[in-house]
Amino acid sequence: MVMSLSFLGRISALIFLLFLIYMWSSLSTIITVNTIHVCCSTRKFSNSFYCLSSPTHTNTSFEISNYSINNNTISTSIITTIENIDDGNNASQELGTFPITTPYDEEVAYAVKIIEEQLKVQRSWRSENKNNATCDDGQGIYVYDLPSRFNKDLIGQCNEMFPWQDFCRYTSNEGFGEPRSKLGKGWYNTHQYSLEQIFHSRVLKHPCRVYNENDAKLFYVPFYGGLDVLRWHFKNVSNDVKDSLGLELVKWLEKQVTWKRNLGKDHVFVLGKISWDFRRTSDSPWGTRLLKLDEFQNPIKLLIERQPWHLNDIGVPHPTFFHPKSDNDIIDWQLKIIRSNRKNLVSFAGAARDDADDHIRSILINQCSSKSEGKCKFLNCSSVKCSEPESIMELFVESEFCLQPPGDSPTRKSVFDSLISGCIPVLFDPFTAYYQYAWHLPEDSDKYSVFLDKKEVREMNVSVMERLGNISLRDRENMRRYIVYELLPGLVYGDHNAEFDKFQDAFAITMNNLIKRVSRFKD
Ligand SMILES: *[C@@H]1O[C@H](CO)[C@@H](O)[C@H](O)[C@H]1NC(C)=O
Ligand SMILES: *[C@@H]1O[C@H](CO)[C@@H](O)[C@H](O)[C@H]1NC(C)=O
Ligand SMILES: *[C@@H]1O[C@H](CO)[C@@H](O)[C@H](O)[C@H]1NC(C)=O
Ligand SMILES: *[C@@H]1O[C@H](CO)[C@@H](O)[C@H](O)[C@H]1NC(C)=O
Ligand SMILES: *[C@@H]1O[C@H](CO)[C@@H](O)[C@H](O)[C@H]1NC(C)=O
Ligand SMILES: *[C@@H]1O[C@H](CO)[C@@H](O)[C@H](O)[C@H]1NC(C)=O
Ligand SMILES: *[C@@H]1O[C@H](CO)[C@@H](O)[C@H](O)[C@H]1NC(C)=O
Ligand SMILES: CC(=O)N[C@H]1CO[C@H](CO)[C@@H](O)[C@@H]1O
Repeated sequence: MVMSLSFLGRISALIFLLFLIYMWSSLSTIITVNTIHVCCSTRKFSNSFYCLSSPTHTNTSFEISNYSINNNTISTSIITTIENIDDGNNASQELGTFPITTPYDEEVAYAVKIIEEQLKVQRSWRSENKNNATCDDGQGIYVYDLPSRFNKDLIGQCNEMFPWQDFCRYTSNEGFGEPRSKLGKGWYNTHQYSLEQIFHSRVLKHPCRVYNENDAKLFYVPFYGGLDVLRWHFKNVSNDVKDSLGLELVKWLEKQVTWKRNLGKDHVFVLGKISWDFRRTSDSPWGTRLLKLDEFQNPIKLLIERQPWHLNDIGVPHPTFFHPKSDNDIIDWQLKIIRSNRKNLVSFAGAARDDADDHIRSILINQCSSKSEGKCKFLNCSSVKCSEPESIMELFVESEFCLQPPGDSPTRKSVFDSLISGCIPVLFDPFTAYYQYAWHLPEDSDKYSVFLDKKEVREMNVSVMERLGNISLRDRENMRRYIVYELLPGLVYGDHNAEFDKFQDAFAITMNNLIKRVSRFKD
């Protein structure tokens, strides 16, 4: 067991799988692998798809233009890709397109099995340490002092990130954004892409921080890679421009003895966006190739949405608006929401997707606004400003269940907003949370959420309101108590000067697990 875990730790899962396939098929150095691309359409760029790719056990690979997990067969054009075992991370080469019918269930079952095995491995890295981190035995954290072009200068470009709004209002208060005193102490208008700043400012004050790299076990690289990619999303620049800062960082790291010592395996990056933004494919100009670079395979990457088939991608909670400073801030909030009068059975805050009437979102919006007899409250994000913390929190604190269908990508910040409001999230896709947050959410998802398969809802005309109304008060109460008392403290990112005694917040859990994860590497 120890052998196989440390072996897995040493090489990325992708390489590991390629290696297994290599063993089985004993081909020459170039082998073909089968890849499942799980795709959903996105409004960010038209005629293109958000896809998650998995290695599987046979060797054609295909692109499915519509993600439908229960469809027994797919008839679609297949793009055969070929990957080189020697540098498994090269972009796939498209060899041609041809129609084929492939048994699908088997491939999906295999892909899901890989995810579940990886989550098990990630859960095995969790630290049992429920108290403050113990920093003895040379378990220090070293934070690189990077040249400012890799972090602070990117903050300086905050007014150029989005064409339609000024991102600078979100970079204030070390990434928390503007305070929202109407909601109470510790509430801010925090943007979902702000984790790079939040982690950086906390790690600088971590009790295990060391200033001599020889005392360190864990190396924190404060590169704001998410902001780096964000500034190019809405500009017409070449791929070379987008990739240049990441490549500069690789050059910088390769000059560090500490980087070379363990081939980067004891290094961690926080990337405050979704994995897809760093894994540009050949058929879309979106994002950078940062996480496809060989040099980035060994380190651990903390992301708000992980690539479900990459072991070293660790999903961490999206930041919410709440950043408590003390145990009492958390306890006060817990009392408030456990007593809250939840006058809506169900609520949904979101916008429809233009492309399809049979999109799960459109179905839910229809059900919520038409046949719910006042049981469901819909906050129409196409017409009102849903990004305002007050309107979201007020709605969720007064609701029993919060619908969380996937949007532009499978995960949603809203899942965490609803959990910290004591509103039970209703999920329609396992990629939204279950395949993501091995360190912060338990394996048993029934403890904190309701799952309704989106395909079933769509095809069987399931009445979501009726299903949820059928859940007994006792079951709701149990879920809510678990969410509020067991999960909530570990889902919030505390204040930069937080001092918790009774609780561990999302940051503390993450750092303890990282220290445990790297402590087995030799010096
Ligand atoms: C896998 O690829 C090899 C080499 O390209 C080929 O000979 C073999 O027929 C393929 N197997 C399947 C099941 O497609
Ligand atoms: C499976 O998916 C294909 C392509 O999306 C579709 O044409 C076909 O009707 C589906 N079959 C079933 C049984 O749902
Ligand atoms: C983007 O820039 C390229 C090269 O300068 C140009 O050819 C292309 O038309 C531009 N595309 C858009 C959408 O502006
Ligand atoms: C939501 O708002 C948009 C834009 O104002 C509108 O077109 C749409 O009909 C609204 N949806 C519902 C269900 O009210
Ligand atoms: C779905 O069910 C509702 C009643 O629950 C019914 O009014 C509606 O016509 C059904 N829709 C379809 C497409 O069967
Ligand atoms: C809700 O419960 C009633 C009574 O037990 C049952 O008839 C109905 O089918 C249930 N509805 C759903 C959608 O599960
Ligand atoms: C944890 O650390 C805080 C200060 O950071 C301290 O006040 C508290 O007593 C510590 N708790 C434990 C259990 O050591
Ligand atoms: C097509 C492609 O990207 N090829 C690259 C694969 O990776 C090797 C080594 O990293 C490069 O030398 C190739 O150019």
